[in-house]
Amino acid sequence: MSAFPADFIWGVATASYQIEGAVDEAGRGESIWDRFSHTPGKILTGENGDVACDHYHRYPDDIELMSRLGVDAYRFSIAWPRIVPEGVGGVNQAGLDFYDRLVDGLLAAGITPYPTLYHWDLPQALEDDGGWLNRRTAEAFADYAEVVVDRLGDRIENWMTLNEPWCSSLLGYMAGFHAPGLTGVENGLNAAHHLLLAHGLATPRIQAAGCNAGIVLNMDHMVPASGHPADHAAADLEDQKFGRWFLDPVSGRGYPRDAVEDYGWDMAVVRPGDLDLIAAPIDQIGLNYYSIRIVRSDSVTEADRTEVVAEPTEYTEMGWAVAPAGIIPLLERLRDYGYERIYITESGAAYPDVQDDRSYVDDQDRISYLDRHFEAVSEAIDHGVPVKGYFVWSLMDNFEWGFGYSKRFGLVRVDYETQARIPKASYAWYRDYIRSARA
Ligand code: IFM
Repeated sequence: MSAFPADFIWGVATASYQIEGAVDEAGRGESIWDRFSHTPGKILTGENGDVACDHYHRYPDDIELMSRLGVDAYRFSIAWPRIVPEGVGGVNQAGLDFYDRLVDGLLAAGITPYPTLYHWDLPQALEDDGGWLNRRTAEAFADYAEVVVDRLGDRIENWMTLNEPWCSSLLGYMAGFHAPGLTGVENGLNAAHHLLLAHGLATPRIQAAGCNAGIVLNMDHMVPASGHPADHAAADLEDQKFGRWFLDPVSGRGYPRDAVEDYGWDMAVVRPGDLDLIAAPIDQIGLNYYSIRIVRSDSVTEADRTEVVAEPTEYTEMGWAVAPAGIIPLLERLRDYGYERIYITESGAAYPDVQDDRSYVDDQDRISYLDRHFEAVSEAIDHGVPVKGYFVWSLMDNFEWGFGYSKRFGLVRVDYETQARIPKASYAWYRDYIRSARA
């Protein structure tokens, strides 16, 4: 097995809407994902997160699962509509109480909490007022962040503001695949700007409470399809539109110029001073890594291509190429941008997960996926990248957004009929891996 620093953090990750359920309980307000998933035709399977893994009620059992797994840390997200049901105004103490119990339970089990403040479940009341197209949502987010950190910051050191703003802006407001289901390039980019502003406004408020703040970005490694300069240019542009669209402004480099031009974005929502706010210094950064993309320019014919890159041969059930080495250049980039505390905040895979008659899943494919990704991260560390931890996505099967419950990423199988948790082979493998890594 690969070598890791003695203080490397081994963890698992989940997110509120994907596991909690209890959508109408204890004063929680409606979120855009409640509304979206209840809209016919939006979720492939017609399912929703009303019950999900019922984690809201079963969190003690889930802490026990993590405890037996032997993880150091748990990355979860806080549901904004549980805390501020209308998005602004009244704070729901019962919502804070839930996370208070969760955090105390984790700490009692020796597991360090790593919360994310926004994993896509925007209060519907804010969406009714324009959602992320409205600048006021960014200000509301900073207020909400402060409320949560005031209550939990005495026990939690490391906070993340947003999870994968690419998804919540471009999938939610440009492509319409995610809540709230809006479309249009201008909408997507304006939403992205307000999300980044929300991050920038919340960051100093989290730090003012003596805590560390950061952001979680998803990035694919973009591979030019051949040695042809046009393929290289196409891959670079795709990279600017995906990872760098968020990484660059957060890192004080502004929006990537070619991408702004290619989109034809008028930047009318960007007010003087916004880019400075967005570039508020952060203490850590999270990378969610799943895949690579082979990018080809439309202007090149196959006959003109030399040094053609072979197509990947291995894919997960999501149709994403399995490419562990692709994480290395992304991590090296974060190092070169000056980040000194980098976490893999998500990485993992969905597979068909055939269960035997005792519901056991012998998921050797997931084990192999994780093993190879751990090895790649270890290699990046050898290259001088300060990777501090790895959170496997996900602790357990859960609501996979537009795919409903049809895709399973968990180390633990969830029987959605009975809510039974059945550890898969990968759970035992990860437990043993962590033990050996520590030894
Ligand atoms: O399930 C999601 C998660 O919510 C965000 N990152 C990617 C995962 C797999 O699609």
